[in-house]
Amino acid sequence: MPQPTPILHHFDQSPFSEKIRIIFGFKKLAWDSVRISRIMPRPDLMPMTGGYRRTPTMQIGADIYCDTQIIIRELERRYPTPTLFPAGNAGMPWALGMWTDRPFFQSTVNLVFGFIGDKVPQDFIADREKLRGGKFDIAAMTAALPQMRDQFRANVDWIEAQLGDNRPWLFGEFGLADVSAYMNVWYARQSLAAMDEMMKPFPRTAAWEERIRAIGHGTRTEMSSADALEIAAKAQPESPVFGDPTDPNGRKPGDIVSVMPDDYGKIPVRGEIVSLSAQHIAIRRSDERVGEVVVHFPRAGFLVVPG
Ligand SMILES: N[C@@H](CCC(=O)N[C@@H](CS)C(=O)NCC(=O)O)C(=O)O
Repeated sequence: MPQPTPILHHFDQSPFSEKIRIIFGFKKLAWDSVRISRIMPRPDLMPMTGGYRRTPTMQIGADIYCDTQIIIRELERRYPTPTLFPAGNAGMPWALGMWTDRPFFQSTVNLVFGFIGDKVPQDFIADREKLRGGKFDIAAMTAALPQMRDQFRANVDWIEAQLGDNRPWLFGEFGLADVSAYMNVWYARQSLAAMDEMMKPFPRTAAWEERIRAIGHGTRTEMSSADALEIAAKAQPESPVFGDPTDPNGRKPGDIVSVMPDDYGKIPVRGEIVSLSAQHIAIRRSDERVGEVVVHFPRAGFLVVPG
């Protein structure tokens, strides 16, 4: 049977979404693009995610994937060739994501917004304060620009060093590590007039960036959020039920839990466990607009609490 087309709920400026767009390109996939607003509310998306609000989200029928970690895992499962984990590199590229997606990303965000400064719209600031549960302090980011330049430079210098023997990709062959690290360079490139200047000391990284950009985004077709919602409403979730005999907390299918990120956007999504493992948890929930959906989350960086 042909695979259903993945639907990505994203916005064009989103660096985490860029990871997934590049993976669509690498795997030469056709995908549907639902452009969401950069800030809340997202009234056609929340019925599917149950409140999870970070970007992007992937939808396949009535299965919803929250966070790039689980989106990538699912894309690799459905479309294993070409692989993002060549030459036996099955674990470390994921672990590297904890660097690219957290400290490297946070310093890139601060660098970008420090540069943009007082041109950042007030409604965006208010939205990101809600997301963070704390101040989105543009003045502090601007004041910290020298520090953030240093951080960005130190991070990019690691990429440059890894490419130092003229290898084309971080682990030799193209893979997840390249995609994850690229996200930050791409993000800075979108926003910083000084990027060419900043990348001058890093010619290998600049050439690597070009090679990744050339991969492209696969075949993208725009779709409305209403159509995506209707697809979910008409589809049945396809996730099989299975337990994890080695779950250290004795969780099992049928248990009611709430799942949320451990860093920001900590909105609990409540449902009944359908399946779980060391790296994923899938929960069933229902909503009056979409009916039954199964929402999938990664485990690293996420909290699972009873009830
Ligand atoms: N760990 C998440 C992080 C996603 C993330 O922080 N995305 C940013 C946009 S690039 C976001 O959610 N911003 C707030 C929003 O879109 O509501 C992932 O890998 O998907």
